[in-house]
Order: sequence, then C-alpha cells, then structure tokens
Amino acid sequence: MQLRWHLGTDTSTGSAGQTVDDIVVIDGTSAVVCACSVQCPANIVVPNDPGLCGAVVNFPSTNITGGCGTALTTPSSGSFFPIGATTVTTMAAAGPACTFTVTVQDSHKVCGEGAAVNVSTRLPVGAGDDALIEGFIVQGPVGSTKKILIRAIGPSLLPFGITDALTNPTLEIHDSTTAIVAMNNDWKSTQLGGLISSDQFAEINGSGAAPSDDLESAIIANLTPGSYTAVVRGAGNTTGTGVVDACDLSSASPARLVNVATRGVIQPGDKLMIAGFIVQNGPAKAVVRAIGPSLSGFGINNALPDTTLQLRDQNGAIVRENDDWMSDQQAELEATGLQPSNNLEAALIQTIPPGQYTAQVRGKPETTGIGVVEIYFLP
Ligand SMILES: [Ca+2]
Ligand SMILES: [Ca+2]
Repeated sequence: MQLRWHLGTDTSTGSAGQTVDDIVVIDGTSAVVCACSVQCPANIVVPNDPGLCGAVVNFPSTNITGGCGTALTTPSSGSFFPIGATTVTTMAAAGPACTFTVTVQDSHKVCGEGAAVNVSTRLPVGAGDDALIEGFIVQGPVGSTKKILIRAIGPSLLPFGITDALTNPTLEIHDSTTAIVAMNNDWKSTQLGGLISSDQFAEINGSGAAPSDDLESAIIANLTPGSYTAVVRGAGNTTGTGVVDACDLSSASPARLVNVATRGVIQPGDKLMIAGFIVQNGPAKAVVRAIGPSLSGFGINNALPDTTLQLRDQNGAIVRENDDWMSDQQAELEATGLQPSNNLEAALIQTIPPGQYTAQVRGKPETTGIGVVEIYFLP
C-alpha cells in the first residue's frame, strides 16, 4: 500500500493557500492499522525524599506507536512510591503491555540509625469506614515493651506534586478493646492521656523522623504485648491521599512487632495498595495476606470481592505472587493457622533475606473497595 498526498488550493473560505484536500490510497483495498507497540522507559532507582518513607517519582512517558487505543500507566508519573521496588505497568487497550521498576532506596534514614521502617502505606484517606487504618500486634515477655514512632503524613507530599494530599491529618491509636490509648492532631502539640503521660515534642524532634509539616501527626508509643490499630483521618472529615508509617525505636527490645496490617480503600490503577517494609538483622519468615471479601463479615459494606497479591524485592523482582491462596501453598499456610477465610483472598508464605520489600494488593478485576494487606513475621 502507498499513501500519496494530493495538494490543492482551498477556496472554500475564500482565502488562498495550500492545504491537503484529499489523501489518495492506491494499491490498497482497505485501511491498514499499524500494529500496536509499547516501550516502557528503563528501570529507575532514586533515594527516598528526606523525611518520607518513599519518594514522589516522575518518569518519562511510555513510547506508544501504532493502533494501541487508550493506554494506561499505573502508578502514574508523579505518584508517591514507598521504599522498596514498585512495578509500573503500561497497558494498551489493544493488548500489548510493558513494565519497568521504580526502586526507592532508604538513603535518607527516616527512622534514624539502627531503627527500621516497619511499614509505610500510601492510600486515599476517606471519611468513616474509609479511614486509613494500620494494625500492629506486639508479642513479647510480660513486662516488655516496644517503642514505636507512628506518623500520619499528608501536606508534606504537596511540594512533591501529590495535589490531592490530605491537608491536615489526625492520628489515633486504639487498643484491642477499640479504646483510644493515644491521639494526636499536630505533632508539635502533644495530647496527654492514655499511654501518653508527658510532652513528646523533644523526643519526636530528636528522633530524626519528625514530620516536616506542623499539621502532620506523630505519636511515640511504648506498647506492651497486644494488638493495636492506628487510624488516620483528615481533620474535619476532609479526604485526600495520606501515608501512615511506623518506625521501630527499640530494636533491642525482646518484644517484637509480629504483624503489621493496613486497611484502606483500594481503587483501580494508581490507587492500588502498596505496603513497604524492611527486614533487618537476618532472614525473616513471613506470611503476607491480601484480605477483601471476608471483611464483609465484619460489617464492611464495600469490601473488595476478590484480591491479588505480589511480594517484590528491592530490585522489583517478584519474590512470590498469588491470586487465590489455596492454589499453591495451601498446606504451608494452613500449618501456620494464618490461611485466609475466603478462597478468593490471596496469601503467600516466604522466607525473605534482609532488604526492602513491597506487598502490592489489587482488586480482581480492578475495582474500588476496602482491602487489607497484612504482614506476619513468624518466629
Ligand atoms: Ca493535624
Ligand atoms: Ca483472588
């Protein structure tokens, strides 16, 4: 087939000038659409943004040629990426897809030397049930405590281009009876009560992990063995994208964080749930779960009906992935007692060497709903 331009003079508007007034196709009987091709940019490695357990990363567009139809890149350029590796996917309506990896290295120690980021999660923060909730289970001998700095980050994402960042987060810590044991609105103003018996400004300020915006929340909590949840909301029921993270300030304590879980609204594409976490001091055996449909049994109306899960290392390589937990590690998961209660939920068990990891949860198909990502560290 050949295309030939036919040049003429456009007289329809009364003005002179050369325009293309027709395109003649010769030696062809029908229009031919070139094959769709998508070419992603190269893998990207960046340091974390100072003070954040991750970075806002911009990257070049995917090179798209031919008849691809609409192409969607997720997460999009300009998103917040947690510490660890996240795979970016461009998927064309015509079928072809490509991927590359964005790796955020823990270069600026958010938690200070010797302390680990246990988990950081970015999600849309809504009102009511749609709050961003992080759960912790502390295990240890009677009398032991785990000292954890928990933060709710919002406005400090704005300078990095997260335009829908939560402008004024608040943070509550609940115990297993759902009683509030600590709360904070703006980190420079300690709210006494519950576990908090003295002003925390100096200790937070000296921790190396003080939030960079005065409206952000932080609490240092000495947690005795038990289960806790941290709840992030927007002050005055405002909504937006927020990050909750936790630093372990007592790595020498015999008490251990054995479970960290995050619950929030998961949306298609960009707003998948990505939990970043760091394994220190030798390998850890972990069960990672992506919980969705079984939440409806706990009164959550808009739980995801089906979930998928990927565990990726700091190079972006998939350590293990799963769709429905009974498919390949059923016996191993049942032996831990941590198997999900719904067959469509995803779970995996893996011994992982020290390093930075992300657990990525999506709905299947990609729909909007509440999901939970859980990381259990086994003895
Ligand atoms: Ca606040
Ligand atoms: Ca599934």
